[in-house]
Amino acid sequence: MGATTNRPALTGEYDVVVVGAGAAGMYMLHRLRGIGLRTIVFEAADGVGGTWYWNRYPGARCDVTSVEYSFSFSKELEQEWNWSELMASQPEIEAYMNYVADKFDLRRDIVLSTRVTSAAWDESSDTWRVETDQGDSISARFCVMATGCLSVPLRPDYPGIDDFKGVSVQTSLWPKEGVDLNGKRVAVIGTGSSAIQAIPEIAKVASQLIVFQRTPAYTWPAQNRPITPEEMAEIKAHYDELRERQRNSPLGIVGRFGGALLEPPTQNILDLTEEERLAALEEYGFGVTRIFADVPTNMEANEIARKLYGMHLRKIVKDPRKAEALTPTDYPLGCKRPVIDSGYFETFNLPHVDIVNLRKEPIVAITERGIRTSEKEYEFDVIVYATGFDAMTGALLNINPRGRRGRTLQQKWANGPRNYLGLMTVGFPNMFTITGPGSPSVLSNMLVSIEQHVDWITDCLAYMTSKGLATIEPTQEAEDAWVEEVNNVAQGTMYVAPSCNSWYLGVNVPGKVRQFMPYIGGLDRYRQRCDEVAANGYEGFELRGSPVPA
Ligand code: FAD
Ligand code: N01
Repeated sequence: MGATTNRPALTGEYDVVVVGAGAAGMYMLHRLRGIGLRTIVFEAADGVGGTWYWNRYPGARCDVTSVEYSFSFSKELEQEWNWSELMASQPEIEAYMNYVADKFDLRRDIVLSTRVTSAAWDESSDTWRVETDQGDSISARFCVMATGCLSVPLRPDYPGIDDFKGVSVQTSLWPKEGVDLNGKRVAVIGTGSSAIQAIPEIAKVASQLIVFQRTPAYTWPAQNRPITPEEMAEIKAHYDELRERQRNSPLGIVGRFGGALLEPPTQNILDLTEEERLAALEEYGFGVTRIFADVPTNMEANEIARKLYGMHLRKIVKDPRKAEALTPTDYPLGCKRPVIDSGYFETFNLPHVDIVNLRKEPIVAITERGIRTSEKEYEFDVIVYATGFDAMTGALLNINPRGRRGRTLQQKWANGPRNYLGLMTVGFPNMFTITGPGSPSVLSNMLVSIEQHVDWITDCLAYMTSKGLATIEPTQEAEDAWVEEVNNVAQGTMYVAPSCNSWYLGVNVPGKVRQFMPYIGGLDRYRQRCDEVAANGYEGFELRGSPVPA
C-alpha cells in the first residue's frame, strides 16, 4: 500500500532514527521527544498503526481485552478513550492508533510510505547511516528497530500462483477498499489465528467457502462482547491498579482469557480419574485444557487434555469427516500461539463451508480457475492466503543492518538470533530492537512489552546523554549468557517439543534455523532483570565516550 512519495529526499542528521510507526515506533517517538532527542520515524505504510494498519481482513481483532491491550503512559488518554468491546476490532484499534498519533502530535516526525532499505554503522563518526526506498540518506547516533514481529507476510510459492484469474488476497495485506466476497466462491489457505478469525466472517457472505488446512489448530472461544458505558466508567476508575497488576504479571495480562482464569493452575490432570476428567470437560468445555498444572509440561498429561479437546470438538462439529479433519492429533497443546475464535468450529456446520485436509490432499498448483490438489481442481472467485509471517527476525533481516567491520546481521544471525536481553546485539552498537527475539515479546501482551522496552531504551539514552557517552553495545560474555538463558528456560515446555512446529521456532519459513526465539521466563521476571541491569550502570553493556578504534 506504500505509495511513491513526491517529496524531496531527506539528508539530515538526527539523534535517533526509528524504523516503523506501529505502537512501538509511535511510543518511542513520544518518549524520545520528551528527553529532547531529535528523532525521525520511517514507516513503509501510508498510515500509522503497524499491525492494525495492515491486517484489515474480515474479523480481525485483538484477543487480549482492549482495556489491557492499550497504552498506559497517559492517564489523559486512558480517560478519553472508550472501548466498545472486550476485544476490539481492527477498525477500532486502528482508530485508536490514529487518535494517539494526533493527540501527541506524532505525525510531524513520521515519514510515511518510506521503507528503510539499509542501515550501516559508521565507525569513524559513531553514527548509523540509514537509507530508504525514497532516496533518503540520513545519519543518526542511535537506531531503534520498531519493525514489528509479525510484519513480513509469507506467501507460499505454489506453481502457477500468479496465473489465478480471480482475486488473490493476503490477510496481512488486505486492501483498504476491501474485497467483495458477497456471493463469491472463496478459498482460505491456512488455519492460524488470522484464518480462524476470518473464516466465520467470510462464511456469512460467501456462496461457498473451502478451507485448505495443513495443520488443525487448537482454538478457544473468545467470549467477546460489548463493554457497557457503566463497565467502561468502572475500568477508568481503576486503571492505575490494573496497570500495576499487568506490569507485575508474567504475560502482561490480568483478565480472563478464553474462559479460563489466568492464575496458575495447581491441580494435575494425571491425578484425576477418567470420570473426573469427563466431568471437568463437561464443566469447562475447551477450557479443560487450561486448568491443569501438568498439561503444559508433561506429555502424558498433554495427550489426555488433547483427547478431551477432540471429544469436545466432535460434539460441536456435526459432520464426522469435517470433525476429524479439524482435530489436532500430532502436536501438543501449548506448542503454538493460542488461537481465540468467535464461532470457528460452528461455521463448519454450515452446508456451504467445507474443509480440505492438505495432509491427505496436498495443493499441487494454483491454476487460472482456482486450486488444483492431488485429487481435483477446485474453482474459486477469491483465494485468501492466511499463511502467516516471517516472524520476529524477518523485518530486521530484510533491512540487514551492517555493523562493525562491515559484518551484516544476516551473517551474524546465520544460525539464529543472538542478542542481550533481546535489546541489543554485539557488533551493532547503538542499535536497539523493540520486542525482538530474546525478549518476552510475542509471549506477552505486546503493548505492555512495548512500553517496557521503550521506557528502558529512553532511560538508557537519557543516561548516556547526561554522561556524554557516545556508544553502547553488549559484551560478548553477557550476550552468550543471555542466549543460553533464553534457551534454557524454554527446555521442557511444549514450545520446543520435537513434534512442535511453530513460527516461534521459525520453521514456517523455508530455510530458517529452528530456534525458539522469544524469552519464556515471564515479563515480570524479565522487567526486573532489565531494571537491575540499568540500576547497576548497564551491567553487561560496554558504554564508551568516544569513537572506538577500528
Ligand atoms: P507493528 O505493529 O508490526 O509495526 C511495525 C511497523 O514497521 C509496520 O507498520 C511496518 O510497516 C514497519 N516496517 C517494518 N519494516 C520496515 C522498514 N524496513 N521500513 C519502514 N517501515 C518498516 N499482540 C497482542 O499482544 N495481542 C493481540 O491481541 C494481538 N493481535 C494481533 C492480531 C494480528 C492480526 C497480528 C498480525 C498481530 C497481533 N498481535 C497481538 C501482535 C502485534 O503485532 C503487536 O501487538 C503490536 O501491534 C506490534 O506493534 P509494533 O509496533 O511492535 O509492530
Ligand atoms: O499465521 P500462522 P497467522 N500451504 O503462521 C498455514 C498473530 N495474530 O497470520 O501450521 C498450506 O499462525 C499454516 O499451516 P502450518 C498471532 O500471534 C493474532 O494466522 O504451518 N498452508 C497455518 O495454518 C498469530 O500466531 C491474532 O502447517 C500453509 C497458517 O497458514 C500470528 O499473528 C490474529 C502454508 C499460518 O498461520 C500469526 O497468525 C491474527 C502452505 N504453503 C494473527 N504456509 C489475534 O487474534 C502456511 N500455511 C490476536
